[in-house]
Amino acid sequence: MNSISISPIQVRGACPHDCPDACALLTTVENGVATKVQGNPEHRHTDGVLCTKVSRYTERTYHAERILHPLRRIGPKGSGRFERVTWDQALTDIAQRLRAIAAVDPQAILPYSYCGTMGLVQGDSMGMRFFNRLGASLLDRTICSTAGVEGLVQTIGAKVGMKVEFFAESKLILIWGSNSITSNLHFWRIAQAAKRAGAKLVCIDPRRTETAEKCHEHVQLRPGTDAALALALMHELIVNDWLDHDYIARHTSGWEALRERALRWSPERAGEICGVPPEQIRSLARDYGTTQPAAIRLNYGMQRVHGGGNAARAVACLPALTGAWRHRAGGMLLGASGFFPVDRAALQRPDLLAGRKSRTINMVTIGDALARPSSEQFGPKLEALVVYNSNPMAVAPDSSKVAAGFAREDLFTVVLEHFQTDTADYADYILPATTQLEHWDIHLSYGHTDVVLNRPAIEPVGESKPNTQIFRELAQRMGFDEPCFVEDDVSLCRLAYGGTVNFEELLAHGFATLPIPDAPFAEGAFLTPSGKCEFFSERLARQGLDGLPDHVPNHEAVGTSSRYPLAMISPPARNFMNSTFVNVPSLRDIEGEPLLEIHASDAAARGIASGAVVRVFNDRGEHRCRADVSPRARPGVVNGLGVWWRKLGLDGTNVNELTSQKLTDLGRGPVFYDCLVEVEAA
Ligand SMILES: Nc1nc2c(c(=O)[nH]1)N[C@H]1C(S)=C(S)[C@@H](COP(=O)(O)OP(=O)(O)OC[C@H]3O[C@@H](n4cnc5c(=O)[nH]c(N)nc54)[C@H](O)[C@@H]3O)O[C@H]1N2
Ligand SMILES: Nc1nc2c(c(=O)[nH]1)N[C@H]1C(S)=C(S)[C@@H](COP(=O)(O)OP(=O)(O)OC[C@H]3O[C@@H](n4cnc5c(=O)[nH]c(N)nc54)[C@H](O)[C@@H]3O)O[C@H]1N2
Ligand SMILES: [Mo]
Repeated sequence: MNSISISPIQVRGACPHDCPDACALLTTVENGVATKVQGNPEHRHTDGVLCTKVSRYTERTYHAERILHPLRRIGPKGSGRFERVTWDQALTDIAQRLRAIAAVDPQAILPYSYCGTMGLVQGDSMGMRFFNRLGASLLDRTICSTAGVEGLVQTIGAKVGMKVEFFAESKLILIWGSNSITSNLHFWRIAQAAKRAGAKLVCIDPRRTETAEKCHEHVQLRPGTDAALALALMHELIVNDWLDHDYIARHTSGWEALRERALRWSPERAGEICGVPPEQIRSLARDYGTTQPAAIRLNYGMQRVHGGGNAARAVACLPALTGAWRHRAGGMLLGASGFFPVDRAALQRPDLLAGRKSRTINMVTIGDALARPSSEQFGPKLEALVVYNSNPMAVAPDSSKVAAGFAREDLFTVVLEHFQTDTADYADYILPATTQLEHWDIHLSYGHTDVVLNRPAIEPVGESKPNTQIFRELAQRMGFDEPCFVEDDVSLCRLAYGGTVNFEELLAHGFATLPIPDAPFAEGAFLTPSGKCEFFSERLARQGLDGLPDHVPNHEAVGTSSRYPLAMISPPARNFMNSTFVNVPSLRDIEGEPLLEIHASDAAARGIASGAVVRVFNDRGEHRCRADVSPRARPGVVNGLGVWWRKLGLDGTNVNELTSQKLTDLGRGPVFYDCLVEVEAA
């Protein structure tokens, strides 16, 4: 490839990480070695700027602990002791083990993958083909966003919203359940531009984040109370008649029913639940009801609680009530990925199931699933896991159950990875995977509306192979001889959008913009069955659920347990991406150690000083970390910044030792931020 070039070249790529920004990258390569990764200045959404972690990409790629060849376990499960084997030995043995299990029931095999890369090719293309052909169990990929997405689908019809660039023209921006500076940096730049042009910024978050500090106002509500807040805002819009009656009449359904529901939510009632002064709710409603254009940047931080789906529904009703959607700088954005015309059937080939109805296992409850014996209801006991693009030992809730499952001696586990993560420690085989600098891929974004192409900049490091290639070679050893198992990665990139995106343009520029109207819902035309913004969802009502959005209290609401009085949320640390980058020294140095932010009043009541090691515990487990007595925490709520590698923490655990496997009201999602704990000095 580029290994013989003498003068430096620049290769166009895409950031693979699970972040709304989906940046376009420029990698400098000298003599076959990547020396620098920058944001592509030609891509308007990236604007030449990268976050700190991705600007350290070469440090991660050439990390001394990168897995360079296949490894086979020699110690007990979890001990992390492995020996080097050849690809041929590893793949032959893995294929033999999978074939033996599949001969009895292929559903005893489960792929476990998420968004280590967001690429459509190294994500779920060849891997899904492989597991569909095998007839393995299907994975319900719920660990991030399904509650909010389901709320959106039920209300406006799809994962779609405002075009992010037009937030710059908004006069009021609600940053709701999101720490933009940490998790959506390029949006923050747009919000800053709006602020300079006179917009008011309001942050709605239980934590006093860097973002909250820089907004004009911070509504510091209790976790899991967003629907109550949204309903009280509606109450105020109604009683003050800050409504767009024409928009409501023409482009919404269920208005009378919603009106009746919202009128039960006075700011006093909501304020009690949210832990926010009723006056602050009134003034926020006045701002929202009397400022145009007003825009909401909702993010997934507010839907990791029992009522997350309903909360997203309630917030999604607001812009239709005020007619904010009429303006290109008004409306809301949770995710934009529904705009991308991805041809998933072509990539993943569900037809290879050939009529078999595989069961589906929820990735959130993997701990419980690994403990279940065979039964008529569950089907066969899980006997093999193939993990790629994910680190479930660190990121899945209720870790002690997950660890018990991965430690099962009768479970055969294969992990495709860059590093020996907490999950890889439990593998029977670790297979070295390439990084984004070493393979082809094609991307969507959930924060903007451009397709971004990734070209490999360097040769694979060590003996690593792209996920796609690993599944191709496994397919061959399994005797899967369908032509789709030999398609190469560039062909897969071309297939991803069928004929809808000009691939030659992508090859030439690295990105291409989807043709989407500036104000997609100015004239209604929502993507629901009725074409309206469905305040009342007939589809939910038919399932026996509440057709209207409501406040659904947390499973573990503050005040409901005398033993565990503190609510714990565990939002991302700025310099990590979920559990990725935790092992990159320069980034871990910035984050220091696992921290628990605690308000001075809660710390004083427990005799806890800043910097002390504390024991955070509940009935599920305990986790030791360092206390940070900090104004970022609200009284009654502690913030355990995530998601650390367990083995790099103080006691071999992380915050997910405490979180539960309970699910959200809609979308079968996780409830990471719906968790009661107690804290004591250790
Ligand atoms: N640096 C960095 N960037 C990331 C990530 C990362 O780990 N690190 N993760 C990426 C991923 S996977 C995703 S899904 C995206 C989006 O990820 P999000 O989860 O939206 O990430 P944040 O923007 O940190 O938003 C979480 C915010 O929600 C707040 N919050 C917690 N509970 C509640 C609640 O009940 N109500 C409200 N209103 N707020 C609440 C937290 O305090 C936190 O500030 O970000 C991506 N970007
Ligand atoms: N307590 C708590 N838990 C959380 C969250 C939280 O806020 N609080 N956030 C949740 C959210 S939003 C999400 S999205 C999940 C994320 O959970 P995951 O999707 O599991 O994300 P990561 O922890 O980043 O792990 C991804 C792994 O994939 C690997 N990887 C990256 N690229 C490739 C590749 O090309 N090939 C292969 N084979 N491997 C690759 C990386 O090395 C990394 O170890 O975590 C969830 N867990
Ligand atoms: Mo996520």
